[in-house]
Amino acid sequence: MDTSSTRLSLPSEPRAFGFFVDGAFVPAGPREVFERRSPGHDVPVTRIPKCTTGDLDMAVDAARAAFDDRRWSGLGGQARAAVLLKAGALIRERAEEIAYFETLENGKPISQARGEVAGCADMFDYASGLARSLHGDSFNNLGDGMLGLVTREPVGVVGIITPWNFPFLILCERVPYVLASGCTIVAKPSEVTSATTLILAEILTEAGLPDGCMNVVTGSGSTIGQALIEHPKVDMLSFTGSTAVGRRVVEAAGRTNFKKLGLELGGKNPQIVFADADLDDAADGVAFGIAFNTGQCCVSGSRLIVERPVADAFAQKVRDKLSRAVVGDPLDEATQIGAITTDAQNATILSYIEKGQAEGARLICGGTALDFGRGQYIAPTVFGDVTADMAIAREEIFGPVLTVMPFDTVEEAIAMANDTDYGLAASVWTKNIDKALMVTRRVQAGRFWVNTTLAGGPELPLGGFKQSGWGREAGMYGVEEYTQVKSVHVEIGKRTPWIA
Ligand code: TXE
Repeated sequence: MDTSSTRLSLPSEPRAFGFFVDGAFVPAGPREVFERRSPGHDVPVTRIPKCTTGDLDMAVDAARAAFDDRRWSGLGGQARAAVLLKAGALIRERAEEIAYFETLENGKPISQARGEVAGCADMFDYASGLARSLHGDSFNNLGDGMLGLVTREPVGVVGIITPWNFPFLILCERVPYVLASGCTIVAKPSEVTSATTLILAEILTEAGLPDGCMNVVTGSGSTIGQALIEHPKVDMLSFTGSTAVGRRVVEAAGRTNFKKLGLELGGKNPQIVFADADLDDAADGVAFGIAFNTGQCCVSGSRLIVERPVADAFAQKVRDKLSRAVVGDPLDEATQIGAITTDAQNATILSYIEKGQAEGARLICGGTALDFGRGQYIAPTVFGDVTADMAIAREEIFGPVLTVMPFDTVEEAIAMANDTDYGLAASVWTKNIDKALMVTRRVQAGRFWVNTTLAGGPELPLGGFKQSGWGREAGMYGVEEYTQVKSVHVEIGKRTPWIA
């Protein structure tokens, strides 16, 4: 890798990974191997084993043993914090390698990947503090003869299934918080973006995490993923991905051991822009909100709801911004919009663009694949004349496709924003504090941005309303999700006898 140039070079050969169980890599051996090709260049970049269900059992057994013998949950918060802090430092040491593989497998720009990896190290720093501050409650108002305690106990073995859009970031929004709680982990990354999850497992072991506390199985969703969601020895499952698979996760939990669930699913997130907003700032934010990560982002602001008098002019501003965004080779440091991650996703986005035109929406910009000689790229696309019943206005496209719909009143804007099955995120742009707060309080979304978009960090919880999911990740809320509450009544002195 040549880090001195502004364009990193491709690897001369794909890097072969094993999967990770009980503190060590297990080489692929006789197993089938999945060869991942970089979506930005169409060259092989990694080779990942296709685990068997026997491999999964081995990983779950390791996590189960590590949880049941209390080698991790039995430690004090200080000891757990030390491991998490060290892991954060090691992520920083290996940041360039992690960002490189994230870019190669996912197709996102290298500058963006670097930013995400820095944010991930910060998640570990922050969660280390939570490992020490996690605590329960006490009730000394039950009379002199009784003390009530509420303790927080780790749930147990946690399965973590992640998607391909933010393989390292989504993982790190969970892993440090799960470990802070005292739980142990079996992670299953997307089959197309497994490398950085495997690197994290190695880092955690080097940071001093006891063997068996972090295991990674690789392979397809329909085999290994399905077996993980059905596994009777897994106590909780954190799933991030499509709503369709989210339903399977809920069904599997009901059919098997009623494992506790955390779900972060799809989004169709509104960006509400009032005429009194700083329209240049808002246009930049709206362009960023739809094109960041090529729109393959659960919280992307894909529905622009804009006050009618400025609607046309504002759409032009967004178009102008997008026309200046640098689309191209993800390994080039100047690139802002990279490749589409999978062939299937590329086909899905293009089919929605066709559908939008067939339904009568007007193409304001984009609408085509971009040909850079290799890899798959789509121009940022904006549709005007969109009506609420169109598929492009209702369904999660998961690509750089923005729909524009005008509104006349605040009430109408709120109703349009809420006219969706999803409730993951929303933004409002206005200089009027009353309007900003009214909209913030009434739009149903788990994350809300006022005069900005896609802001985040380790402190504030993540998660959705309605069909966007259950539970919260990150922040103290995120640690508490991985605990269950035990109430304890302690008799002080002699109990009043039942039978005299
Ligand atoms: O997601 P999947 P895909 C949406 C987005 C996208 C669509 C399909 O609209 O177009 O989903 O993407 C694992 N049991 N989002 O196909 O299939 C799979 O291996 C257990 C939105 O990639 O949901 C991967 O690790 N696991 C979303 C993970 O689930 C299974 C992010 C996600 O894959 C499984 C990603 C099964 N039966 C996609 N089948 C967001 N909003 O963040 C698959 N998996």
